[in-house]
Amino acid sequence: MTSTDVTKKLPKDFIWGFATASFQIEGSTNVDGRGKSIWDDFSKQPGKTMDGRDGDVATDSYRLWKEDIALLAQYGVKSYRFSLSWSRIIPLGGLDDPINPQGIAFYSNFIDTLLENDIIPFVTLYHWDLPQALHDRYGGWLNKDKIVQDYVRYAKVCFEAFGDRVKHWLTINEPWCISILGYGRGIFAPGRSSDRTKSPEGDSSTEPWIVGHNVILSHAYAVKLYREEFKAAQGGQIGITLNGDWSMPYDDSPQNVEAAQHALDVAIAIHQCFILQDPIYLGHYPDYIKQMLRDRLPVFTLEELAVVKGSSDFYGMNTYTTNLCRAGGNDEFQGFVEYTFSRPDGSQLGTQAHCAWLQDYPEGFRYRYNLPIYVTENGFAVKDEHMKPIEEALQDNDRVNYFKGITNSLKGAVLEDGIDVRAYFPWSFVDNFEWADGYITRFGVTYVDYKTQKRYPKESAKFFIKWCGENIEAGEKEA
Ligand code: PNW
Repeated sequence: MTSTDVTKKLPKDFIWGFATASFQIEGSTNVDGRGKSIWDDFSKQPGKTMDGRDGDVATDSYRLWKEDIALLAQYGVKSYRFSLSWSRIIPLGGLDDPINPQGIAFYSNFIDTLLENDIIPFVTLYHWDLPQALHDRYGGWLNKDKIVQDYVRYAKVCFEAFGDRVKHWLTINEPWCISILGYGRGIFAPGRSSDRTKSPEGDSSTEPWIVGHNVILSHAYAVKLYREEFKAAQGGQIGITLNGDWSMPYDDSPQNVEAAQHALDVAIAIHQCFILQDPIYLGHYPDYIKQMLRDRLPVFTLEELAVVKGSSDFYGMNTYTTNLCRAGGNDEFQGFVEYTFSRPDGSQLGTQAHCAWLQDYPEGFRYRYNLPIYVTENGFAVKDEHMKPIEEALQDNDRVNYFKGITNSLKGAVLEDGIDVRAYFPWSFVDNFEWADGYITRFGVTYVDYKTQKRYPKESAKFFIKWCGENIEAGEKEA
């Protein structure tokens, strides 16, 4: 790994902080008028989470929010990325359903308190916790006509309630996870799949592509609304966050070079081709996707296409790792490409994380894109951290090394490659409910002792905060 000139710094308006999501931290699922989300019951079904635990308490952040903000302030972050719970704000979710004033009040106070502490709120509208009522009523993300309207109304309620203070909006977190993991592999809520051991209903050959399509449309119509009715007065930025793990050919063979592109087509380009007005695709699905899905690929009407094109002010990118790609296998969700972290000579790409899909490979972070990039997630789960005594877990060397590598690549990307990266948020502020992994896999830079709900900064938090102090030009914090 080459290291970047230590004397050069990132510009003073570079945004940094930590990220979380509502269902992963809030708990208090049954208070102050909140409606259920699709994760509430799903996480309680036997076998859906690794440790059999659900999100009812999580890191108790709905109750401990003041303590959380105090810790963020102590860390000195410039910004905090968090998500709003749709079913706290509109318990039944829909267009004509009542708004819950207690939900609005909670987030409004939260935002005010962040601002009082000079912390910029970076707000995700949707991080996977669909109101259960919409799923029950009409199939949730599967129903284009309903979900787009309901999502846009929810977004409108949020722009109206918080847009005077929130200037950074993310519409949707990771369409790939929502569609493929929720409706294809069936491992995330609502857990639909063709695999009848996982789900009594579902069709993995069609539903993920329908859902992905509807998610993109919902995003696009919410952005249209923001641009037409709010942007002039509120002056914020709005965009989507996509999965952005990188793909590299396993070796130089032409079929594996092609495989790496196919993997990217299915993992990223399928969603970015329209939204980001990718010059390569100019408003159509990648050829490989068209060929793979044929008549299973939904079609945008011309009117929809006009709304979708260019519907992100920036590229929100969550990126964790790089996959080595080999042509073959029967996994359509990877574009019929096999992923490995073992190189042809048997060596590993990097340090293995607790979860199978993640190894440390900072070089993969440094690829380019032609829109401003907000890196909205990036992080590492140290292997077996959940089994260590607290004092040992706090010495999270593998995570420190991960951030050492990435921050170096980040500086190189901005200062040497000229890539317009404007923000960087490690995932996550605190250990939290890691979806199907339950509480076993820990991504936090802050350790959470779930027995006491006490928080303890890990070495990685200290490393990263210090790095930001030394590598970003000093200046006034701007809201
Ligand atoms: C992201 N995969 O999810 C999410 O945005 C977070 O909520 C989550 O906690 C974080 O990454 C860590 O997992 C992903 O299987 C979940 O490749 C799964 C995958 C990728 C991202």
